[in-house]
Amino acid sequence: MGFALQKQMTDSHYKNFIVGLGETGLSVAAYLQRQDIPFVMVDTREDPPQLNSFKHRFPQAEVCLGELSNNVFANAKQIIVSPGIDINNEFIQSAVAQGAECCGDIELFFASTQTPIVAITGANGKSTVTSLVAAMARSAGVQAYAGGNLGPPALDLLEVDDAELFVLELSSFQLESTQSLAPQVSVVLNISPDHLDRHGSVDRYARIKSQVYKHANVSVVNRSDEFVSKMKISGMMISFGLDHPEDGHFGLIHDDGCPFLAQGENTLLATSAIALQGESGILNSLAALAIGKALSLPLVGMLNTLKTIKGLPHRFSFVGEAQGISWFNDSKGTNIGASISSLRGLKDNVILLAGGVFKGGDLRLLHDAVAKHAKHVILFGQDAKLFELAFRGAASIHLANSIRDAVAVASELALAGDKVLLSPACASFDMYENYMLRGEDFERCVKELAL
Ligand code: UMA
Repeated sequence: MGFALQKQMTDSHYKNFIVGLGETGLSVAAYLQRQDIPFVMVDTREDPPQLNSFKHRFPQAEVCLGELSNNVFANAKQIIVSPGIDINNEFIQSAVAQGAECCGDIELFFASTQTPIVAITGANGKSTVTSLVAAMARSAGVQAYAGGNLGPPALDLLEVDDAELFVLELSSFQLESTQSLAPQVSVVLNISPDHLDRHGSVDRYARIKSQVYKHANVSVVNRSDEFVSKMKISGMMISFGLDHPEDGHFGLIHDDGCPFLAQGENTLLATSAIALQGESGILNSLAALAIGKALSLPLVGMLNTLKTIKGLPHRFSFVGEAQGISWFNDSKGTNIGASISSLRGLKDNVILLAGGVFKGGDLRLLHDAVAKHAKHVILFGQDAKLFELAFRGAASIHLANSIRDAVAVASELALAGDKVLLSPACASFDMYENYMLRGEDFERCVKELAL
């Protein structure tokens, strides 16, 4: 189903609804306003945080707040749903059954541009690879703009008039509400359980993610990921992985014991020269190279980008070192896969700080990674007790009331050579507005109490 903006959008009998007064909802409102299309803004919260700025920017718009019902969507022609709201909501689906069209912002974005798109999804590393690819393209003189789940919202990118390439980070929520995306290059970086509270099972989550390949010209595939390697792809395929690559694909070659990024038999760059850290840094670099190759970007510029671009904040970033103890902030590690990858990156003597709102998945996998890499685990937040049960026998377990408390406990326990890692494997909403604020609080506490 293509979601072209139709004439009916301006027919006063039918109404266009935006569901969710957040970043996405505001970008959709601005997009419709640019085309003089009236809309009703709906949010399930009585007092969404952006309400005042919305009323200021869109004084003419009708606003409908509070619980959804069939009445809300009476005469709905188009419903544009934000990622934070489930598109399978019974009232939205009931309006669809009555003939309304429903989609998310990415569907509108795709219907509104002819500019080539790189679509990047996966459980972990999406923002990093999105930023890397945009930087690689810009280093080659291509006017590339990055956004989507990473921010800014995709529709805001349409306000620039010199774009030659859009690099979009897409979440499972965004892909679930998109039908006709046809990117120049698509990638699912990896799959590990995430957002199962919304998607139900990892198979369903993987199926939604695989939609990104449906109409792609080039599909970039993580050949070592058990879910991604089985996905149905379209167009040309370029793969990446940590093993020796076949001709035309990306991987690692060991020379004198040192690992090098490689394309086929050609060694490109020692992994020690990459600015990103850990195993995830290597995989993200290989994925970005494969995407860059699909875009025909020059190799030299891509390798220079890999040497200089450090990770984004709150993603396995080094905070500092004192008395031989290193501190790492991986507040964006909001699922099991991300935390396992960060634990692996630090190898041993880890003191792990974890907890918050668990989003589902097999905690035994995290138990095994903790047993292998961590000495102590310090737990906090809503699901601390669940984690306490799951980690029994894997490491010594301590409970903390807050991030500050957790940092204090960690600094008492840590010895020279230890690495303290905040990688909660959970969302932050029980204690913070978002993972960024959690990471900032962690860094502040580390600087005050430990460095
Ligand atoms: N909400 C309600 N009622 C509503 C609408 C929203 O309670 O009617 C709640 C949601 O459950 C959620 C919050 O409000 O807790 C925000 O939801 P939203 O859809 O309004 O979010 P936006 O502000 O539009 O931000 C969204 C993405 N958020 C989500 O997917 C939850 C942002 O990704 C993204 O940067 C932004 O669009 C621009 O594209 C954030 C995120 O956490 C960083 N993404 C998840 C992730 O990365 O794991 C998917």
